[in-house]
Amino acid sequence: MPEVVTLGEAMVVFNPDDYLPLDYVHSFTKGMAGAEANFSIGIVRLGHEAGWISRIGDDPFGRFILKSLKGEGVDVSKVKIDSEHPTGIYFKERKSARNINVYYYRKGSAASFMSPEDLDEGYISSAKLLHITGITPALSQTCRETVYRAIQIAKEKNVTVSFDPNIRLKLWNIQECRKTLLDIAKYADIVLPGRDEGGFLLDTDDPETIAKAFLDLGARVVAVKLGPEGAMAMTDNEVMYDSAPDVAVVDTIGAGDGFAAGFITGVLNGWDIKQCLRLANDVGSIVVSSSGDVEGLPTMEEVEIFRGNIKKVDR
Ligand code: KDG
Repeated sequence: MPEVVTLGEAMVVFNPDDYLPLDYVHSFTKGMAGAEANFSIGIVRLGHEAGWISRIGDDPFGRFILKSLKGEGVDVSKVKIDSEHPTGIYFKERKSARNINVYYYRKGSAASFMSPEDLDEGYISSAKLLHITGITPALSQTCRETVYRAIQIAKEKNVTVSFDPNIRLKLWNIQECRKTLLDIAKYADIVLPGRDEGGFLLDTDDPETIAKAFLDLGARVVAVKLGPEGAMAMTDNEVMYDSAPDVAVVDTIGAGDGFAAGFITGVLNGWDIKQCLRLANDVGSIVVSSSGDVEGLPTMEEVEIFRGNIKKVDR
């Protein structure tokens, strides 16, 4: 059984080959996407086991996703194939490295029909950690119920719950989003918001106020992503900041999932919060320097090369 379990929708992403408005783009590169699937690939590349629960369509895109995840070593034994609904897809529009829009074609997708019956209690309860993002509850009422049931199983069996709000306002309305995500946060031991997400949920962009609010809701540790300024983490006893390594930004999508995978890997390794934050920041920075949602997720060896601790032999 995997150490880390997560649930959510994976999609095929069409990454434009040029930095242009989408109406002027002629060619795309197909890739894998979906926050929780990205996160599980990140966890596996960094040396731990991850299992991803979902539904995918019985179509070429679903098969591509399953093959990609299997090839990465993610456990997909709990994924259901749905012959009635399609796999979701999305198109990315990159006007510049930091100016990205997304166009989803995922309404009525197989994943949006996930339901609590898809969950195997033993699979979740034997994990060390359950990772939830704010995207899954936005997909449908049954997806939301599935998230709550997964959390309930984890809580009953003392499985750590981590939560990345991953706010996607193209998927639901503001009031429902705010209410649901603040409610889910109450059950999370580890919360990993971006500063803008904290701002949206809590009406402040001060990272320490954001972190304190999630600690007050019940979290043990909160790490707030600060974009180019790095990240900060807070527990009941400590507050710390870590600056972001200076890298050339190519594509910011997927960086948050890399950050979460880095932070959780540190937790699974039994590291102190400072080391978890450092790895999270390094992984996030490596991810933004390559195109695609998962392509840049590094192995531990690649992190050490990035840090200059290992010399890379190129030829
Ligand atoms: O965090 C990256 C994800 O946002 C991306 O891979 C696609 O899951 C996705 C979404 O819903 O936007």
